[in-house]
Order: sequence, then C-alpha cells, then structure tokens
Amino acid sequence: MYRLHTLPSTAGMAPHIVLREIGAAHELVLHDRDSGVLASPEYRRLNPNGRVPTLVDGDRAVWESAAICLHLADRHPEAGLAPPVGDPERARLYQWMAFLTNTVQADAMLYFYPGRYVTADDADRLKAVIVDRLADQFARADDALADRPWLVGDRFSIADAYLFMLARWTRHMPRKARDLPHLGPFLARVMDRPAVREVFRIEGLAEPYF
Ligand SMILES: N[C@@H](CCC(=O)N[C@@H](CS)C(=O)NCC(=O)O)C(=O)O
Repeated sequence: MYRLHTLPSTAGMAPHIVLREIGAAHELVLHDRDSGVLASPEYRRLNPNGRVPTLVDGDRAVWESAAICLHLADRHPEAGLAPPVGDPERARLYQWMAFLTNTVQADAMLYFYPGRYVTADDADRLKAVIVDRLADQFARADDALADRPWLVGDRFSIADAYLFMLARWTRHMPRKARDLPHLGPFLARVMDRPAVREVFRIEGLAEPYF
C-alpha cells in the first residue's frame, strides 16, 4: 500500500488525483502546515527538502510531485494515465511534465514564497512579474487545448492532473488560468471527474475550486 504525505491544496494534489484515478490502495497523510512536522528528522529522512509531497512505496520514498506522478503511471499502466514508453505521445507527456514542473511550478514558487527570493520591499514587484510570466506560460497550454480535450493523446493523463493542479493556483491572482478560452473549460472538465471531486472533499477545499 502506498502512503502519500501532503498538505491540502499543494503540490501533493496531482499525485493525490493520480492515486484516486488509478484506484490504488493508499494511506493519505494530510499534515498540518503549522505543526512543524516537515522539519522533523523523521520526515526529513523521507524527504530531505522538508516539502510535500512524498510518496512512500514499500521501503522507498519518492519526492518531487512530477516524479511521483510518473512513477505511479508506470506502476499502473492498466490505468492508461500515460502513453507507453517509446510511443511518440510519450514524448509529448515528457514535454508537458517537464515544462509544468520546471518552468510553471518553479515560477509559481516565487509568487507564493517571495520572501525566500527578495526583500519585502521588492516582493510586490516580483509577484507582478510572475503573474505575467505565468499568464504567458498558461497561454501555451491554452493553445494546446484549442483542438483537443486533453494535453496528450485522446484521454486524461498525468499531465492533465498536473496542469489542473498548477492552473488552480492562479485562482486568486489578477490573471487567472480559468479565464483563458480553452483552459477554462478544461479545468471544468477535470473538476467533473469523480476522482478529482473526491480529492477536493478529502482535502477539505472550498470554492472557488479553480
Ligand atoms: N518541486 C517540489 C515542490 C514541493 C513544494 O515546494 N511543496 C510546498 C507545497 S506546494 C511545500 O512543501 N511547502 C512547505 C514549505 O515550503 O515549508 C515538488 O513538486 O514536489
């Protein structure tokens, strides 16, 4: 059985969705952000970065949300959440997963934790720059969804779970992913999935959902 360590409404959402889409037996460990547990030696043994998510699979801990999603898709090919290795569509999956985690998510971190990068005086200026950068990046996904319901192939994949997770992080920003013409309906489509609804219920998330 898997164990997923996470906090509500964070980078743990995509792996949580993927576990539920697969229907894999798992224990969800929903930590309290203020409990200090992420800094504890026990947790740091699982994830030396002291961040969420962390997936425990047998005697192995895997950290980095995108790596966890890829690992779960590989372990459960029958769920069809990633094209097979070697399939040209698999390259498309790698492309989106890499872009989402190393460009979009990396920039989003600057918006949510500006104090880790600049002084308080510069925080608002940094956040304004990031809002524009994210809007430009989500426009790439919006373009990709202009003539297809999902990012990769013709069915929902881990890339869609990842895009959904990051896009909803803009819901309180001045420029929202949901306002884009194709991304808005995409977010509604993902939100309608029973697995996703269940994740929101379990994580205790309120509207606006995205
Ligand atoms: N690149 C990492 C980012 C992990 C990350 O920054 N997680 C945040 C939540 S979204 C976290 O644990 N924040 C708690 C903290 O930094 O204290 C991943 O995708 O797993």
